[in-house]
Parts: sequence; C-alpha cells; structure tokens
Amino acid sequence: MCAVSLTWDDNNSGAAEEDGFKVYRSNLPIDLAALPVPIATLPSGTTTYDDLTPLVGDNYYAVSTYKAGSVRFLVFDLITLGAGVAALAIVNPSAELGATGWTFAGGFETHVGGGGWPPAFVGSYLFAGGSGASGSALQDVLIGASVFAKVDAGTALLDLDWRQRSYSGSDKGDIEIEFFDSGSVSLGAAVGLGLLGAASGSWQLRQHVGLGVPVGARTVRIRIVTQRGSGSYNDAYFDDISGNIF
Ligand SMILES: [Ca+2]
Repeated sequence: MCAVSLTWDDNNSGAAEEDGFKVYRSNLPIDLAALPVPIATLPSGTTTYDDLTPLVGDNYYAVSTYKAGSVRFLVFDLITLGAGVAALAIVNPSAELGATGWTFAGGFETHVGGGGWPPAFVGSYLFAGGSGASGSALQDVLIGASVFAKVDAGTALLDLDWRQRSYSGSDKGDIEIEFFDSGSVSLGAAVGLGLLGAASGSWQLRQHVGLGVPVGARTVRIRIVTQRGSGSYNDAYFDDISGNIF
C-alpha cells in the first residue's frame, strides 16, 4: 500500500478559529476558482491527514481552512507517484533459475547457498564467480516505455542495487552498466563502482545511485564481473539484483 501523509500548521485561534480543514486532491494543478470535491473534511485543530488512496502519477494537494463560508488556503503540494518510474525487468535477478536470462562466461555459475557456502541472500541460490579467474555474467534489459520521454529529455537516472559477498575478501567483483540505443549501438563505456573484495561474513549492499541515462538509451546492459584473488575458486558472490530508471 502507498500513502501520502500531509501535515500543516494551524495558524488560527480565538475569533479566527476555523470551523475545520478541507483537503483537496487532483491529478492537475488545483484551480481555486473551480475546486474539486474535498477528499476529506476535518475538524478544527487538525494538522495531519493521511491519503491512503493516492493517484498513480501526479497528486496535487491543497489544504484549506473553512469558516462560515470562507476558504483560506494554507498549503499546496505536488507529489508524483508511480508514473515516470520503470523498474528494470531483470530476468532471474537472484540466481534461482540457473543461467536463465544471463550469458555466463569464464566459469561463472550459480550455486545453492549454505553447507559451507554463504546462505543465499534471497531464495536458495547465489551467483558465483566460479572456476575461472574472471568469470562474468551479462544481461541486456529493455528500458520500459514509460520513461522514454524522460530518457530522451536527458533527465532520466538509473539506480541499481545488489548484494555482494566473498569467501575471504580476496576475490573481487563489481556490476557494470552500459547503455545502448534502439540499434544496439553503445552510448558510452561501461560504468562500474570498482572491483571490491566484499565482506565475507555478511551480504554487502552495493548500489549505483543516480547514474545518468544517456539520451536515446533503450537497453541497459548489466554485467557482473569478477576477479579471483586467491585459491582455485572465484568466490565473488552476488544476489538480489534490482534497479529502476526514474
Ligand atoms: Ca538467490
């Protein structure tokens, strides 16, 4: 469930004490000359309201006092929910389906967690660097049409979150992002956070935050990269990869 909590100041007392407050909401800027029907009428002294059924997209709110037929506006606010955000449709984001959705290379694999391996962060399986020195996994994810306008205006951003772990901190990993246009032409070099020997005793949250999405982008390439630092197995582990363009 999604809720919007509104709060405001109550500035009136004494002779000016309001009879109550009204809360208005619209998907368009609120026109004071043509007010919508209030979504709530609240008693005098109220300073909060929780809208439990906000609209998908833009929500314009206005809160007024009312008193003997007069209306005095205190607060205007705009909140946008849902619209303009596209979750990345990553197939098999937490290794539960083997290689489904991914192109594995260099010995990269999935492995069931526990029994000498770290427990999976989500579900039963984790991604692992595998038997090679630098295993990798790659998936191309189409960008949702709901954010094309934002992408092409040059204002879209990408967040990508994942969990990373290692056996002893010596085998390293990263997730790189590269954007492609509708003709599969790369729009710039892949961007990573840097290879990291993640914690061994717990799953570490790593995040690309607010990465700029180039104009014309239609595909996001997600590439898990690893680098073995010691031993014969590449113990760079990954799980629970998710992201949004907004
Ligand atoms: Ca998993």
